[in-house]
Amino acid sequence: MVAVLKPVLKTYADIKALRIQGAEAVAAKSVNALAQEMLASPAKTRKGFVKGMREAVSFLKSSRPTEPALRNALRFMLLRTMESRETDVVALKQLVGQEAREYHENALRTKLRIAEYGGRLVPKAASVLIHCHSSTVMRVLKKAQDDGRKPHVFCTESRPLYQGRISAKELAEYGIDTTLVVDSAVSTVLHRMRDDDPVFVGADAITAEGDLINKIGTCNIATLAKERGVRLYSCTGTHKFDPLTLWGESEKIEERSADEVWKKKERPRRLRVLNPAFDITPASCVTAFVTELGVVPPSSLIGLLWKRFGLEDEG
Ligand code: RUB
Repeated sequence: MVAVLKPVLKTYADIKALRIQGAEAVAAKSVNALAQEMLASPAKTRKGFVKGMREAVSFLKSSRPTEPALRNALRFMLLRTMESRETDVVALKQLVGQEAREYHENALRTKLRIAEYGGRLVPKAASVLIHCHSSTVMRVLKKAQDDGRKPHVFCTESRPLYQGRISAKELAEYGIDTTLVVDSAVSTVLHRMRDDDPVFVGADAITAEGDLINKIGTCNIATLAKERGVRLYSCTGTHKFDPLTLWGESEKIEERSADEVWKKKERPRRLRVLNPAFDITPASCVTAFVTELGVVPPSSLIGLLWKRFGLEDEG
């Protein structure tokens, strides 16, 4: 039995049920839950406080195995708390609150930069194909629209849970010319696109080899886009990089309930359903990652991160 309080339990359940979706939202809501949890911590000593924080972090991390943004954010908060010499529990609570505020300020700065760089990749009156619902891609497209580029956006439905409809609704309400297509229409859409029209997708994880992990179906789109000669960009902050992949760990792909595809009471008995939530797009099919550091091809990304953040094996 895990000894976590209500804020963490609720956020965990919301992530599991996809009431919270998208890597950014999963990380941001978990950061808030951790801050609330620690504010309500009954611990009387530094030791008890840190122990409770460790448990909450490890429980929240388990809500989504394929989510370095979540893991990196929580791990960073925990490390900062552990590194502080503070022994007073009230001061520790304030510190965690401050860490959460800084996380949000930084996330916003990152997204604004990505929107700026990504917006410039949209030629005037371009057709743009997107997949699923990425809050980062939404910002890029809104920036392109605000800058007068007036894109026409094709959104896939993104079966089985139709997050593409969230994107389509959000863009249409923003005044962007938007068309919803079924996932299997991707090849048809790509053949209608001009050579300089881009595909934009988000990212759940980036590996040391520059591979991209994102919503299931991304790899199909990327493979077809490459074949068709259309550029595919993944819009993502560098905090989606999974440092563990540098040391040989592979990113776990979450497999979700069969009921999302076909409800148990409606589907034939003995029929198996496979429902992976994400897939891996090889670096060779990604033109570049649109990050807060700039538009960076997969082959250069790791070198850049290494230089900037001094990645080191923590064992
Ligand atoms: C969402 C998805 C998004 C990434 C990036 O999947 O794959 O492309 O999470 O989103 P799900 P963001 O709906 O299953 O969470 O840019 O918001 O981090």
